[in-house]
Order: sequence, then C-alpha cells, then structure tokens
Amino acid sequence: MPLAPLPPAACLVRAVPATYTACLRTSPVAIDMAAAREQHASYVSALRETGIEVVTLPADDACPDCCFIEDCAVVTGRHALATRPGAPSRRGEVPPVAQAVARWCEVHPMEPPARLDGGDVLRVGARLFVGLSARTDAAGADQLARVAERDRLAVVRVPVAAGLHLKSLCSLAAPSLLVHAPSLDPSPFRAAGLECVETAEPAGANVLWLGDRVLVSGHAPRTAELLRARGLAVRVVEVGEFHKGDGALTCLSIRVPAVGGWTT
Ligand code: CIR
Repeated sequence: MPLAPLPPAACLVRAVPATYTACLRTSPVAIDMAAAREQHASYVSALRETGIEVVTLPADDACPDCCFIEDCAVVTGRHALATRPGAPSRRGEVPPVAQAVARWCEVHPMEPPARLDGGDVLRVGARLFVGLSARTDAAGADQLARVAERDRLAVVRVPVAAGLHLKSLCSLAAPSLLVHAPSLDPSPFRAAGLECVETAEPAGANVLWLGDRVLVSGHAPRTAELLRARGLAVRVVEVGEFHKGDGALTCLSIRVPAVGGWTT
C-alpha cells in the first residue's frame, strides 16, 4: 500500500549552543544570541501547536552549528542514515543525534569519505531528491540510496550549482506543491508530478509542511501571501537569527515519519 502524506510522528530539535555566533556562515552580520534563543523557542512552539511530539537534545558548545540538526540524520522510515556532514567542523554533532534517532529506527552510519548533509535531502512520497552540492557528494547520495532501499525509497540526484543545500532552494509547501528559488531548475520535480511555484524571496524557498499548516519564515511575506492565496494555512515563524547562520526552517528539526506515512 502506498504511504500517505502525514504530519511527522515526532520532531527532534537541538538547543542553540552558547557558541552559536561562531557558526559557519557566509555573511559576518552580527547575531543576537538572546533573539536566537527566543526564535528557537517560538519554532518549537509552532511545532508543538500542531500536536507533534517534540524532543529537544541539549546543545553542545563545542559544535556552534548543532542547532541545525537536520543535517545530521535522514530518517527514511524504519531506517535512518547518520550522516557525515560535508563541513568537517560539524561531524562532532552527529553521535548524540544518531543515538536519539535510534528511538524510532535502525540507524546506519555513513562511511568516510562520503559526505552528505540532511539539508540536501527532500522527501516527496517514495522518492528522496538528493542535492549534489558543496556539502553532499555522489558517494554520500549512494550511501543514502542503500539505506533508503530498505524502506523502498528511490534516490533522485539533483545538481545544486548555487546555494548551500538543495533545501535552501526548494521545499514542499504541501504534498504536491514545491516552492523554489528562481535559480533552481524545477524539471526533475515537475517530472515527479509536483506543481512548482517560484519565489524570489531567498527565505521563501525553505518552508515546512506539517500536515494542516505550513511554516513560513517571517522574512518571506510575499511567499506567505502566495501560499495563503492557494488556500494553505500559513503559520509565520521568525527565524531571522538562523538565516544569519545560513539556516532556515527545515534545518532546525529532523522529522520522523508516522507509521504508514511520509513527511518532508
Ligand atoms: C552550515 O553552514 O552548515 C550552517 N551554518 C547552516 C546549516 C543549515 N542547514 C540546513 O539548511 N539544512
């Protein structure tokens, strides 16, 4: 029986470390730590409002990027891949995340030298679109494909020429609706039956579908309007301090699919 699109059974998040201002980022604009903590708490509330169980892992101050937990594991169903992030400074983030994910599924470690960040993986039904980016290589996509096969998912490789991750450029606003940046060629997604709408707002390309609503960044008001006009229930979340660290909505959680369902 095909899996149905369902809200996640649970979300795993990781607290903001005291060292967050030292995270990897392309722009040196000042980060406000108090605001970052407040925004993280609002993000967690927005997840909890839906009734989803949220599990919070403690921060690790030795890992300034650890709140971007999505990059550390990809849950495919009964199985998960504990990644080997593309940035060497982020590899210490993975062991506690892998341990936490093991509550729901069998976790498979990624073997070096392959590299993959969860931000490069977009789930759509029985497919995992995997961005080949500065952080994720072909060997990483191959290792994910081997784990995904166990849950009968197929990997579709997509080049990511600009931008940090595939999901910096596109994400699902609804099970069959992709929002994407102008720089992303949507043809592989159209070929998979998705309707694709472009947004010119950089923060608008990363939204988070949660079943009865979609989270949209406060930095993407036009995207929020576009999705409302399509009848979607939009929940705006302020994550500006995480945009400063090159992150967005999806990267702040790992979504565990419900039994019999898939989630993005
Ligand atoms: C990094 O450069 O790795 C972090 N500062 C941002 C990671 C964002 N992750 C994501 O969008 N999945």
